[in-house]
Amino acid sequence: MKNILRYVWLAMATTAVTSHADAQWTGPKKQATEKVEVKYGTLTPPHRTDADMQAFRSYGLGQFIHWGIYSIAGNEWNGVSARGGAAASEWIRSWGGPTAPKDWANTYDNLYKQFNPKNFDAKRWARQAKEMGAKYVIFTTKHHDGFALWPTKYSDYSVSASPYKKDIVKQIVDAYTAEGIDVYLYFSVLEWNNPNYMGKAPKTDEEKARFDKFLQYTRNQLLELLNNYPKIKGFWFDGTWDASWKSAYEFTYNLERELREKHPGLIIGSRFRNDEHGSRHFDSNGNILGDYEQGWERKLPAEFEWLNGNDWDAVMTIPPNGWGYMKDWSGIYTKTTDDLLDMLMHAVSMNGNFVLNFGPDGNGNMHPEEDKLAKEIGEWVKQNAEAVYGVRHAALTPSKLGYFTQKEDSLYLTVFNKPVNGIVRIAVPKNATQVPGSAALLLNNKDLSLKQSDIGLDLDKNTYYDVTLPKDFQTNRAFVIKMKLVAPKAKSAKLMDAKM
Ligand code: FHN
Repeated sequence: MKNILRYVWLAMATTAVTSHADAQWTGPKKQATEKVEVKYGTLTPPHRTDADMQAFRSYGLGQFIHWGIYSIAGNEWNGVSARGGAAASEWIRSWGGPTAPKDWANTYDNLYKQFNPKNFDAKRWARQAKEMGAKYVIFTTKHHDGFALWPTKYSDYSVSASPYKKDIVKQIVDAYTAEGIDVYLYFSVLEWNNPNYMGKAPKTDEEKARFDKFLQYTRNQLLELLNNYPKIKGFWFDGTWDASWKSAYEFTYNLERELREKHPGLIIGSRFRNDEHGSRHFDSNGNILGDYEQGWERKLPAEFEWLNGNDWDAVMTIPPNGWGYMKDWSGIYTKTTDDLLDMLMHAVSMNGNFVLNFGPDGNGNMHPEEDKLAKEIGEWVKQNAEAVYGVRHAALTPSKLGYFTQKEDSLYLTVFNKPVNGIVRIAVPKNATQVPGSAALLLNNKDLSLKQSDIGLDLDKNTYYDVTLPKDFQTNRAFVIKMKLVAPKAKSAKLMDAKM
């Protein structure tokens, strides 16, 4: 009976998680028809210009690391896969149904007694991230199971109680900062096995008293993290979709303000809180709550306009889902280097950062596939860094061949789909004040033939520039064409309008 109940709970929990995936992430943002009064709305200007936020805008590529007790299990137990029994590998505590081991939650809650990652080396991870080209890392201090990877004073369920004992968060912060990689701390608000946590909004006096204790515990841990690790640049909040947290909008408003006052320049994403009307990520008038959109999780915007000019990052798993370590990658599609480079350039072409998730095992080793992908991504990013970092969206018709990025008068086209005729055609508005004046292959600076082509499509607002690729140019990866933008010379010929 218990297993069935847990299964029902899992189904509900999963629904709860998926139900917060609002339409705002799969289309243009709904514009508020009429303004409403919002008292607990945004606390920072939507486009901060301080150095920390400017750095955020230039990151391009980041690394996410999900590491914790779930990493010991690796999405299976005693040879039985949790696939289909748990919503994701880092959700394995909620494993239910016919495959779940007997008394599993209790087994899981005692796994911390085995947590002793003998191969953990934060400096090795940081070196790998540096070689991959990551400019920031988001590291799980505590996931939904509540196990803290730092020696928190506010909970017994932490690394201090494990055989490992040492402060993992400190090692990560020090190692990544030493490599010049900014550190953001992932923090799950919800805690499945905290007796004072509840999913529903507290109603009775007893529930309110209990949840207030939980809110204070959350505030204490966040202030503790800022005190312990002053070098961090931001928080990446998660687990904030339950009615209980949503009902605490005054508390969360004041907590965000306190965190920002304590740590000037702190960067907090839109997933932290909601306004008094329950509107999350954006207040009820459509203003972003936080410094950047934090809803692009395993999804990317199809159109630049959907972002309304907000900063954003997209976090991505290599397997279809599953952020914590999975021992077995067989039988599922895992993203290739080309897939991930496409997603990276998709994101940076729309002024976003792309954050790739790694799920190390319980001993501190990355999955061998993760090592391979990190190496290959790093090789490509190193060769094409100019087109990836510190670039912005180019106001051009999106190309079917790849992604545009721009930095002042340099225009880059990262080509993923090499045209069969060897001609890369770029559409430029006829009234553009800057047009391609020269073109070269970024990888070897070899000049490429570039000519304007007025195709004569009637009523066409664009003219075209054709870049011809060398006939012998072969590549098995995306390549970048770098163009210099100049004032237009030739005027487009005035052609007779089609008569029909
Ligand atoms: O429930 C979590 C999940 O385990 C994982 O941490 C992702 C990563 O951002 N966030 C939540 C699902 O949206």
